[in-house]
Amino acid sequence: MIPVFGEGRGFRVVWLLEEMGLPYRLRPVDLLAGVENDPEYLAINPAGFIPAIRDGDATMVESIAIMEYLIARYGPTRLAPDPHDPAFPAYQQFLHLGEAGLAASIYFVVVSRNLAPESERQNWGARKALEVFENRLGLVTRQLARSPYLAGEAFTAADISVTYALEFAQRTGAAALGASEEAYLARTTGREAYIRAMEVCQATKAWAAEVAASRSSRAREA
Ligand SMILES: N[C@@H](CCC(=O)N[C@@H](CS)C(=O)NCC(=O)O)C(=O)O
Repeated sequence: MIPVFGEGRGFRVVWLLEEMGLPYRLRPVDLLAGVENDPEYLAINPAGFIPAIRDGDATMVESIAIMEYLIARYGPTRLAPDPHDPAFPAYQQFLHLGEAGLAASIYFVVVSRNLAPESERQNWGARKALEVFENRLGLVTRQLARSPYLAGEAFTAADISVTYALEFAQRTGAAALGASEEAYLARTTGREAYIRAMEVCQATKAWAAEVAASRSSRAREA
């Protein structure tokens, strides 16, 4: 039984565990309530960010590293092509681009817009981070013009990585997605494992429902 601590990017880990059929349990971490009030979690990750996992004596942070660990430790799985497979380079690239290029950039746009003092919301760093996100998104768009998934014909963990980033950008309204990314999200989020992960990640589910409700009420008013 692998404990997963925290949603947010922990959704990637839960989704992967659902795809692989591995036993796990989610231990929520409420960052909004202040991680300093959660000494049990600070003992797991003294830096206080989420997600983390424990597996035996091992403790890990960084959602992409955790996914790579689970695949290497409990695979092989169709979610990761063999290194000799022609799909492997694109797989490896988009697995990391989903966090390093997309989620990490858009995260700082969102926190600046929502948490920074009014006068600093449109700061240079946030504008640059949005530019970086949009630039990397161009590579996703280009790839989706060639194949239904980022590593080719088959769904892989690279799609888990990028789907999380695109949904985060979409729900926060931080960046606009094009028709091909919307169609891609319909494919990836239609998977049974995604739907099960969403049932487990109740905070993510509530947030997604809130965003959908406020969009449809705005659409009715327009
Ligand atoms: N690169 C890390 C990013 C982790 C991260 O920034 N997590 C966010 C929530 S999804 C967080 O804990 N933010 C609070 C903080 O960094 O203090 C990963 O992929 O796990």
